[in-house]
Amino acid sequence: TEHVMDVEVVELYQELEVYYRSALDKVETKLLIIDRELSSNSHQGRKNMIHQLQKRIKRFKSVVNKLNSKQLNFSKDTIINNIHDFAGLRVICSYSDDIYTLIDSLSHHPDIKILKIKNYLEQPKPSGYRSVHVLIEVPVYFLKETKQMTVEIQFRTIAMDFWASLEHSLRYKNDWKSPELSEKLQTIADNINDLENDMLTIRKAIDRLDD
Ligand code: 0O2
Repeated sequence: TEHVMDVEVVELYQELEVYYRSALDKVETKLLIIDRELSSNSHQGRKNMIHQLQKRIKRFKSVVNKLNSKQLNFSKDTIINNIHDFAGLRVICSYSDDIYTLIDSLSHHPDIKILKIKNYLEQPKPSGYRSVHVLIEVPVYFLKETKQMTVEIQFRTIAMDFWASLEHSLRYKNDWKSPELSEKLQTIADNINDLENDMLTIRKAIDRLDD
């Protein structure tokens, strides 16, 4: 019967994947529309607030690992209630103020409900990680029903994405623990943040020239 269970588990994952992919598409479109409108001349906005947008469905193995770590079984309910990043979007912005502009615009959509905001820009993680994680709920219209879907959006700057991508692969490649190396990574994160702020200062000075 274990074999039958495996098939059921994979089928459940695939069923959820259909729903979550649709939710990702819907939220991606919303963000692209916001970016386009804010970038247009009539809105005094800036071009390319969104430098890059990535989306991913949590891999089967990661879902299983996360459920195991919380000592939960694999079911629709446990996934929906505990795996909030099954559908994940990463929005890489040019500057940190763009992050707040985008979140503010998104929160004004009447069908978007902001469930939770973790602001690691104001309060960086001990590792040096800076980002804003926003958990939202969005209705998606399917053939037979409307589902309220949860999507996690990670907002980062280009500079922070450089650090976070490399740090993530350095950490997860092998499970090393070295206070010296961790401290070096924190220092690099701080230096990158300083560089980014220097760029922001220049951008603001140029913005003022245009006024
Ligand atoms: P992956 O491979 O990126 O998908 P929760 O997810 O809410 O149960 P937690 O710890 O409260 O757990 O979530 P958190 O820390 O707000 O967000 C987790 C995700 O943020 C991670 O996903 C990373 O993508 C990113 N993240 C958090 N801290 C760091 C960090 O120190 N360095 C880097 N590079 N990324 C970080 P996962 O789960 O690692 O998986």
